[in-house]
Amino acid sequence: MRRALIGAAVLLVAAVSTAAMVRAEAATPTLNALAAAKGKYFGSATDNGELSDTAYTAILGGGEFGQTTPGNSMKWDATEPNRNSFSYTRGDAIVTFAQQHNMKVRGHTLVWHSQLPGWVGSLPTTEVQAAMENHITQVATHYRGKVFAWDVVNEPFNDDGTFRTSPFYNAMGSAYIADALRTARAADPDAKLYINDYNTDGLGAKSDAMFNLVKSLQSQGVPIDGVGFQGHLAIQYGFPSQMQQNLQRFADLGLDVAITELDVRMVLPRDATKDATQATYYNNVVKACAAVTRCVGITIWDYTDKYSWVPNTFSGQGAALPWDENLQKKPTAYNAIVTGLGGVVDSPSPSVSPSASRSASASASPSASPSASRSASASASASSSPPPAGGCTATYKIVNQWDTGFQGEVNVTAPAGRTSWTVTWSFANGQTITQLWGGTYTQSGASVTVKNETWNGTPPATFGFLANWSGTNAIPTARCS
Ligand code: G2I
Repeated sequence: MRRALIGAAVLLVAAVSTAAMVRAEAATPTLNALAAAKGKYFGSATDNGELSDTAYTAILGGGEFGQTTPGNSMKWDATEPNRNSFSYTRGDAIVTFAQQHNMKVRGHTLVWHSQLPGWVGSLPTTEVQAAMENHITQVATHYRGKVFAWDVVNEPFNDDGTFRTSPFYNAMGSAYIADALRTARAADPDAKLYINDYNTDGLGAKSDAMFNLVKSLQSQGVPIDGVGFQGHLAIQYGFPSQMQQNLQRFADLGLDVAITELDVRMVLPRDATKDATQATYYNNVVKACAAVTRCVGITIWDYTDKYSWVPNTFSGQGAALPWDENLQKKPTAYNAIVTGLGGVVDSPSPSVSPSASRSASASASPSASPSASRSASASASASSSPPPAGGCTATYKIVNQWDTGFQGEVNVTAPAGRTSWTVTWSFANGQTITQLWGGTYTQSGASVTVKNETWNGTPPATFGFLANWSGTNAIPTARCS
């Protein structure tokens, strides 16, 4: 059902004229769709508490992200809080959400020095190996078929490239890494097995240490499929040195690489200059992954500042993610990711001709469900751009639609010189906006009014929104003044 409805929406968009279509397709795909066009995913970490925030989950599961990583709930303290007593409730909840929203899951993480329950640190060294192997076997077996990759070992290195001490290193030396990978392979032969670390994004002592470790593991026949580069960046520390070349040297070992925990923090408060620098960092990371064939995907470490780990760890820092704490997209950071993935921003809106509307309703019928056909044809018949009113034009379209919700986008155009705009429309079928970005809005009954933000008063401008619908989702005539 959901696929059919999305299909109808796609057919509707596909009805625009060919020339306009190139621009429209470039302007509207989600981050994951842009990544998928390059054979990669774009994902976001999440956590259990956040799943009860419906405005948050509407975006998380709304199509921008094709992958998720549980930020905490598959870690040792969550899954085996007491020895040989396993709890999968929280991890399972995230897997279920992901499955319901067509998102792949990276498992994070089996062996890490942090977020270990106290009992692990209290074990006599003679018991650590058995406890580690049991933990990996149990957890990886439980999630077999549900995660496509595991961060088997997380953060094995100090920043100077020496091995970090941990209960595992202290008991087994660096051999714990090979043992963990072999144990994970036995428990889940299908998952891609990764080592994951931070400050390895660019060339340097720590990434050299990772490179040498991986080569050594490969020479011993240890199963290792990928290396994760966390990508926790900060604009005040500069961009990692030659990131693309660094990713490529690992890929050249025959490994997958992935950007696993990307965020770009700054010293607060935000300002336009810092936002612009941050956008450059996002763009550079995304372009580095895009340029490396074996870079399989990018995960941001949650998508909104509302749930970022940064302010809790780095006092006075934050604003690290592409959505702000009000779940509004930051145009600078978001657009930098779009362009890094090969997308186009700020393109003119397409207009839909009457003949295109007819073909939309005709082509929607054979493959779509009855309700989808109804909504597509109703939408298409009302989707022509209205004549310019008050010197500006608004074109409303549905870019994604599922059982109870949809994502809309309105493009505003105007002759040069205009510095503000107001778009109004009236919903015919009881639709209700739940959030809107790129403008400020009010909805009173069926009537919606959207005004520009301070930064996008001069068209061309685009705003987007999420809304609820049921039964029919006709496209209203949007007017601009
Ligand atoms: O620290 C950022 C990341 C670095 N790489 C490994 C990741 O696993 C790590 O994630 C963060 C989570 O995003 C945080 O949410 O790991 C932190 C712990 O090392 C997580 O923070 C913890 C808090 O410290 C706890 O107080 C809290 O109970 O999250 C817990 C659950 O909300």
